[in-house]
Amino acid sequence: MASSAIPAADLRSFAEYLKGCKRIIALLGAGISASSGLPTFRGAGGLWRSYEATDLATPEAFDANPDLVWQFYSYRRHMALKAQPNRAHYALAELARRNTDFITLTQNVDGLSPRANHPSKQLHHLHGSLFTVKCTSFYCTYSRENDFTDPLVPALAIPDNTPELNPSTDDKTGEVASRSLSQALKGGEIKEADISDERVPLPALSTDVLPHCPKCKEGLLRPGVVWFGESLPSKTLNQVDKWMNAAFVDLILVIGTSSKVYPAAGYVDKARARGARVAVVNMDRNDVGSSGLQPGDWFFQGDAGTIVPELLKGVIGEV
Ligand code: BV8
Repeated sequence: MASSAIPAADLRSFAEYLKGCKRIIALLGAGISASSGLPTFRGAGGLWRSYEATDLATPEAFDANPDLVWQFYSYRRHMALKAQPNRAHYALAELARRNTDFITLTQNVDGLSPRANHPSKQLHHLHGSLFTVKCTSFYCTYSRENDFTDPLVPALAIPDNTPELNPSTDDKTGEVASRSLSQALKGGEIKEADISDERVPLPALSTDVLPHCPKCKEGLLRPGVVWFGESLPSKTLNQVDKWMNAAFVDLILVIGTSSKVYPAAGYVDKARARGARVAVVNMDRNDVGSSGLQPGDWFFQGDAGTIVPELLKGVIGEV
């Protein structure tokens, strides 16, 4: 496996600086889970059947086609449960255990950071979780977290012969894993309709077979994620802002994100304004956020699963 060769001088200067850091923040995007086999939003992985993932992640899409949106999220729950955290998830969890002044903001809803035993008090989910569901009835406050039932209801079952995600260590963007699914379809390994393949008609499900609220009995349940146009959880935003304003920030790690979605992406400049130096880990040299790289920043190109443990080794040892 071609390891992401980190230029020695950059690694040295970063490792040196990291040793003196106390207040560190990390912003995570889909790229950190790519080498666990989960496709990212952009690139080939960004498509589910013929739909742009971002077109389905809206309240309007759910109102118009709750069955389509639930099949999209049920598929992502299924794949996230099949995936395993990778060494980057574990390395960040270990850094959090050794430094309680290190917090992580994740845009990801795949549950891989919590499954890597990332200390929950130092992990902030900006966009919710695939494994939270909540009632859509206006007067009902029901929600439940850490629901790993798969499928949530029989109608949302994914054919159990969907091949295991087998992210090769060379699969740095998760696209190979998602392609292997379509190859399995082409190869006929998946006999039944698999909802990830646009050539297979998607069953139109009536609302009554979709997940409903056990409390008010009539509300449709929805995925407990933040959709486009929805505000981020204010409790989380307040906790992060309180941490950010408590003192200067030494370092922000920006890992596997195209930094295109706000207000999440805005934390890079917020941290910079609090004195932080910036270290970006990304496959794509262009994805460095709207304000780009500034003097003193680091950019480490390659797979987060390989690079992040390498960057943190001086402080956390081998993970
Ligand atoms: C809101 C959950 C307002 C659902 C998601 C300015 C300010 C405020 C808002 C806006 C603004 N401008 C525009 C907006 C609106 C909008 C927005 O930002 N739109 C964008 C498209 C311009 N923002 C919102 O709607 C937010 N809400 O602002 O509300 C408001 C206020 C009051 C009252 C009402 C409303 C809500 C946004 C949250 C949407 N939900 N996710 C779900 O997952 O289904 S967003 C979703 O997409 C992710 O969570 C993530 O945030 C984003 C995808 O980004 P990435 O994670 O970065 O993934 P991507 O594929 O783009 O990139 C992957 C990267 O990894 C790439 O750089 C690639 O090179 C790299 N990579 C790939 N492989 C690897 C790798 N790197 C390392 N290693 C590898 N192996």
